[in-house]
Amino acid sequence: MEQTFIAVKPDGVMRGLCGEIIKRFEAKGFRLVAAKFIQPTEDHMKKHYLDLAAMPFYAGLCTYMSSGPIMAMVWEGMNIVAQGRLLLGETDPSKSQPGSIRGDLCVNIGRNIIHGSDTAENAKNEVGLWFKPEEFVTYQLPAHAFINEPTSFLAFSAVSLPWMMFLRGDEDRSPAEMEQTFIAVKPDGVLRGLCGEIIRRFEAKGFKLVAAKFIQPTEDHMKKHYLDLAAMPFYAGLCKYMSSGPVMAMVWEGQNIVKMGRLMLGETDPSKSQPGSIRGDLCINIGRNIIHGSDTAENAKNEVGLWFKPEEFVTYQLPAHAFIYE
Ligand code: DAT
Ligand code: MG
Repeated sequence: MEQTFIAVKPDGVMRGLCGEIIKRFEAKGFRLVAAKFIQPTEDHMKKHYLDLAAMPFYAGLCTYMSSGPIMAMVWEGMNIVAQGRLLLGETDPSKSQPGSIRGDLCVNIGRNIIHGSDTAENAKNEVGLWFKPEEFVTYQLPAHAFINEPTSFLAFSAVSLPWMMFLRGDEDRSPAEMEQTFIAVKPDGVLRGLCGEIIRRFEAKGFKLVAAKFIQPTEDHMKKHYLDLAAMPFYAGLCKYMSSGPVMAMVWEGQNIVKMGRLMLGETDPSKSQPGSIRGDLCINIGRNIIHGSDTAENAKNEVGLWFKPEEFVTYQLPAHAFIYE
């Protein structure tokens, strides 16, 4: 199994294309093993693009790449470096085939929305430049045997170490009327390849992603998270299940987002959820309802604080902001 470094560039993030892009990698059968939402420094980007240092566009490229948030990811799969490049399309979107990410979603070579390592050697270096070993999540995709021939067996292991991030501070918090909510794709959602679909829906709604990390939480952490359910018969099983695999933990921001986020989720029980809602469309069973969302403004605040440190937030303004809000 090979790994490659994939990043949704600031233009891709600002255009709300993270979900669409992640969806394509999930649908292909690749496995996400590390992800973080950060605004990289210019120095970091200079190291990343060092092989292009002689090019006239090098300085502008590094400035641009550090001008906003990036969804940085490591994906794993057979021959993924070369196949990932095929999913991306040509460097120049005007030469990319329809069906490829750049062929379908962008027009300009300087705004080509996604980065992907071009050789196995560069992939190794880039993965090492962006991620520390403790930032990786280990799990097995249930569809693994239907994506790869049996020879490529990968041992399942529940190893996951604390998450570390090195992000910019966030002095310029959002306007007072903007609310935040904690959303998490649960292990069942991740293993079923639904991160992209779920992120896509929040982006499409007009909400803004302000923090994200891909982690396997501890059982203790989940017990704190679900403390208000401690008296329920399903509490122990719920906490065990939530810590059994990777979770895409996120903070989304928007007007009245706690309430609207719950509407997007649907009812706790998928069998009572309307079609059109995430649970109504994508799951069946109450114990496998693929997504968590804070239920009150007060719980949202507590959950955001339980899962994220202030330095894990990214600050930016969505370009469509004025077309989403009056
Ligand atoms: P929600 O996730 O919609 O906020 P909740 O906070 O009441 O719902 O419960 C947390 C999770 O616990 C829920 O997503 C799935 C599980 N759960 C709730 N009620 C359950 C039940 N009756 N049987 C099994 N699991 C349940
Ligand atoms: Mg709840």
